[in-house]
Amino acid sequence: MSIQWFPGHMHRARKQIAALMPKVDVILEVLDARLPGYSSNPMLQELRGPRPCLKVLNKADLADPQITEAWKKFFQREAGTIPLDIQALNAKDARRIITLLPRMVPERNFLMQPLTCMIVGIPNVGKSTLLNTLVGRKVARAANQAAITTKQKRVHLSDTITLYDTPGVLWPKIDNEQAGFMLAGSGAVRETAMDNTQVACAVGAYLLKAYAQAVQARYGLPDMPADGPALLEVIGRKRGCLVKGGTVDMDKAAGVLLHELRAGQIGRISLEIPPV
Ligand SMILES: Nc1nc2c(ncn2[C@@H]2O[C@H](COP(=O)(O)OP(=O)(O)OP(=O)(O)O)[C@@H](O)[C@H]2O)c(=O)[nH]1
Ligand SMILES: [Mg+2]
Repeated sequence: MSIQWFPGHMHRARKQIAALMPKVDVILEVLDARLPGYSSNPMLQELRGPRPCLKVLNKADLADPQITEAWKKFFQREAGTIPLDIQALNAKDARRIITLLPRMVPERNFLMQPLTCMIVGIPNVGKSTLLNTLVGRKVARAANQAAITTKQKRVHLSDTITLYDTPGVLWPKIDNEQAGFMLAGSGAVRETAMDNTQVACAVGAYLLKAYAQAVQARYGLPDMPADGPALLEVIGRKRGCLVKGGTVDMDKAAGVLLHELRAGQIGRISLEIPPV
């Protein structure tokens, strides 16, 4: 299965991001700390060109802290990039960003020429939540569903910094199957555009490999299931996701696993490790 979800507003958003780019001094790219590589949109990378980029690994509260440290080291190697792990609702993290942004364009006299910064990223990574925390009040709608923001929004953060919030954009076809499954598992894809059971089976298989103990503890498993479908089968039985005749409703069981993963109830889980 490859994920193909590129609705009309994303197509428009891509065009608007490209049109605004010449005016932008610094990119604030919001990545999902649980999968910083898969949540890096190659299309945005290309549009950004050589502009300095503050890469925030958001939702760090849900990610495995050791793996997040490894990702930060990985991104430090990229020229013009500063990686930072944050929680978008945390005011202290927002203050760190406000301090860092002007430092990324050291040669600029901000009183003469204010700094323009654009927040970009894939859907549901916390761009609008971060904008609200940076501004200190609710200026943009944020919610736990992909594609909440559908229009670009400009906000004056101060006399010297202007910020743009943009709609989350994916790319037209996510060819890397593992990336597609993990992105869908993280919540970056509208549920109507994916097969919940397939996604949960792939995520479940990864969890069994990388976080066996956490899964075993969460679902009280005496033995380790062999694969993703077997894990869903046990979760379905434990949580009463059954259909007539006592068979497991796999779609419901998939919903349980994905919901609990996204809510951090299985533990602090990273869905991707950095390349060596
Ligand atoms: N656990 C956790 N949840 C977060 C964090 N930041 C944002 N969220 C949640 O993630 C969900 C999506 O947040 P939004 O700010 O709407 O995301 P967005 O990137 O603007 O999404 P689109 O506009 O759809 O592209 C909301 O339910 C937020 O509360 C964080 O640091 N940790
Ligand atoms: Mg948004």
